Amino acid sequence: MLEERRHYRACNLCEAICGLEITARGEEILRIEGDRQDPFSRGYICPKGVALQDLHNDPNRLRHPARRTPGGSWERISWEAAFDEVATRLRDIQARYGRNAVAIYQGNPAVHNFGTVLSFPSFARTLKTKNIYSASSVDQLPHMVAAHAMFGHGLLLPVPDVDRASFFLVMGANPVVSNGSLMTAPGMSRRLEALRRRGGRLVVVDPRRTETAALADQHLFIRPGTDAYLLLAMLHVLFAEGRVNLGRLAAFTDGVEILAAVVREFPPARIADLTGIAAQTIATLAREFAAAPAAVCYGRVGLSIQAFGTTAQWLVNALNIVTGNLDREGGAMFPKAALDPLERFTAGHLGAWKSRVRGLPEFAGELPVAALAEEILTPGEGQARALVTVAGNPVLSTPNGKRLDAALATLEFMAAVDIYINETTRHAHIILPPTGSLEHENYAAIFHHLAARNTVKYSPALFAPASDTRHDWQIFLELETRLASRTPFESLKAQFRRGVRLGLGVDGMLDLAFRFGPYGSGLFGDGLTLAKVKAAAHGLDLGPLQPALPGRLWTKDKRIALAPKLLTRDLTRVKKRLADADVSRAQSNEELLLIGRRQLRSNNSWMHNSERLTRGKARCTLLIHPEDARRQGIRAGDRVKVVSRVGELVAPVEISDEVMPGVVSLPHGWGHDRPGIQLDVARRHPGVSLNDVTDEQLVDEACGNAALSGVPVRLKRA
Ligand SMILES: Nc1nc2c(c(=O)[nH]1)N[C@H]1C(S)=C(S)[C@@H](COP(=O)(O)OP(=O)(O)OC[C@H]3O[C@@H](n4cnc5c(=O)[nH]c(N)nc54)[C@H](O)[C@@H]3O)O[C@H]1N2
Ligand SMILES: Nc1nc2c(c(=O)[nH]1)N[C@H]1C(S)=C(S)[C@@H](COP(=O)(O)OP(=O)(O)OC[C@H]3O[C@@H](n4cnc5c(=O)[nH]c(N)nc54)[C@H](O)[C@@H]3O)O[C@H]1N2
Ligand code: SF4
Ligand SMILES: [Mo]
Repeated sequence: MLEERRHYRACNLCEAICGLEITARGEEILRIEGDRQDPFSRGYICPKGVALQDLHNDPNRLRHPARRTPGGSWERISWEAAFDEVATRLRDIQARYGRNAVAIYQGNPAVHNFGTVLSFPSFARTLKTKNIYSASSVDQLPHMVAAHAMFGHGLLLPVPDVDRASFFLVMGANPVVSNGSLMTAPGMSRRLEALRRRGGRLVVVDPRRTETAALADQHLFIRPGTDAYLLLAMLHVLFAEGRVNLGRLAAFTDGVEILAAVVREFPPARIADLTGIAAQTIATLAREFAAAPAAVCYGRVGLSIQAFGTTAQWLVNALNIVTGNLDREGGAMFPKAALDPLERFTAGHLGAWKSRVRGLPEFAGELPVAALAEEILTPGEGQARALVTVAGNPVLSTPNGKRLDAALATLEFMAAVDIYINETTRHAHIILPPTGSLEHENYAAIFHHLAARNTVKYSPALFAPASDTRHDWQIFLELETRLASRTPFESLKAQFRRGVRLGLGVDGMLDLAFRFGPYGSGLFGDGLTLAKVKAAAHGLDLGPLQPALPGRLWTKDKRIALAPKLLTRDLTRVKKRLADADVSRAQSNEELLLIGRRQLRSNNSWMHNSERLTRGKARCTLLIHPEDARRQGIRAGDRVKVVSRVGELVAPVEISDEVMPGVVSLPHGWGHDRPGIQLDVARRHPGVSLNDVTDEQLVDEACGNAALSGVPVRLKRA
């Protein structure tokens, strides 16, 4: 009889990086529980963490490279054959049509995988293509563009110091369900309850009365896409009433007068109708925020996937700055992680080139994914003829996914690095499946950098990988080496680099990063090393967040740009929308605005193959307010057709006053009824894909991020 063993790691599924205690015997997982000794998560775990065992054991998970046959079935091939074929086809397509003929899309789990974080960028660079896309542009791109414009680096993102705040204003986020994003703080409901117990105030602004709103002192419905106006009006009140006080930030902040002039045009009374929030309520909210000892405004996905996402993220930062709450305990702070990603990744640049068909700007070398389908479908020089997807499912996760689905079928070649044959990867010619997350070591490099407390934790592999499998980073390294070797000299160089990286491995690279990072003291000093981090199986606490400005700023002059030109220029668009709204108000009471909704037992599109997470009643339902249902003659349990400019879908209805009148809500990541997928559990309760009706033409023009939230739709009884 084998002995039970206990294994400690950080969950890699979402940004909360909860400590897990996994009990295993031999190759079998007996239990997954929260690790009570983890200094950050203290035993918290959600149902997805427990479901890691389902991913590990899933018979549908690919364990060998697969090649699609002309008949549409999949055959097992060797790794050598797979690497060679992918490299040869990509090179051939670039030779025939130019570099940009190969496109790349990187999805969300890539960021949760340290090997990929280390190795994907140089693989992508080797292809020298401008057609690089990722899930960033259906997610946090506006945060990055605003941070770049204001603080000088796209990854210098302020994080709510939630454990010390006395006023927490949450806009367009539902951390009780999502477990927090760009705010790593496991066990969010405990933290919010603690905030209220110490006398703090929680206010939630959201078109749906969410699970987070249920814990709040106050919830305000807001019409989707109008947060920028609410923030402008709050700032108006602060400037008009002399409540602006930057404190120590004043010494290194530019543009206060410009901001003051900008917001003058947006008194609360002017925007109350548009936002759906009374002028008096806005003024009170602004005053309370400014008066709190430590306040922080936090805006997340609901604020960034909308037409004014970049403006909204800018104004969130601005509100924190003009009330002196940036870089202050209990405000919005900059963590100090053991590995500093700012040093490793580009600070960013916006619009250095534009997408070929629609002219959307690149940011930090990536184009907005809303443009991917047209780049594949539109003939001409630079047309994308091949695609490599990495840990992503853009058919379900990007706007007008149906069109992208059709576009993928026209590609000359597609390769996917993924563990499943899903709605996207079914189009691949070759799939390269990496090892599962329990079969490799990991470090949450990005999320420690976004954490509400400084901690460091290493996750060793629990199981040895099966003999003929490869880690994500090894896959990128092999492809890169083959692609880089165009001449004998390049080949030699590539082989040398490959040797060094294989020799160091993920551990070697992590050790160097710690030694030369903010807590390290070089090769021989007694600072932080990987050995020390490994010795603390539950993780090491490095203390609460500390003020870091102006030193941490990445702007050349080490000053904050409170009113960057990029954003003040874009106000023309903001004003135009307000003027249009005056004219067209209530122009049609048939039109509703469609928003998304996250659910605790989903993870974007890819965990619906776990029996444990999907049993119970169907979750992919359309929420509609009782007044709207009555007006349109819709009854509970009806199936309705949701029609937008680009398409339609049919979903069962739930009538609930938790959504604002005029708004309907459907979760994203469903729609597992496409032919050819190999997801046996997901296929049994497929749901429909929200992104079959979201519109690729609706973007935040400031940066090209998709405006997935607030899509105009009409309903018909199905
Ligand atoms: N369980 C679970 N957890 C997850 C994920 C998951 O799929 N499932 N996904 C992970 C990922 S990739 C991310 S990026 C994070 C996201 O984390 P969050 O940002 O917390 O995600 P959501 O729950 O989508 O919250 C967005 C909120 O914005 C609201 N909203 C929509 N439109 C508007 C608007 O115009 N204005 C305002 N004010 N609000 C609006 C929605 O009603 C919703 O409540 O979650 C992560 N965690
Ligand atoms: N309408 C609407 N659309 C949205 C959103 C929304 O709120 N509303 N949210 C958006 C957001 S915030 C995000 S982040 C995107 C997510 O969009 P994507 O990143 O495109 O999609 P995911 O569903 O996360 O798919 C992840 C894929 O990675 C694979 N995978 C999992 N682990 C690994 C691994 O370790 N290695 C490799 N190679 N593959 C792995 C899975 O099998 C799956 O195919 O969706 C966006 N789409
Ligand atoms: S909250 Fe996120 S990190 Fe924590 S157990 Fe759930 S999925 Fe894993
Ligand atoms: Mo995301």
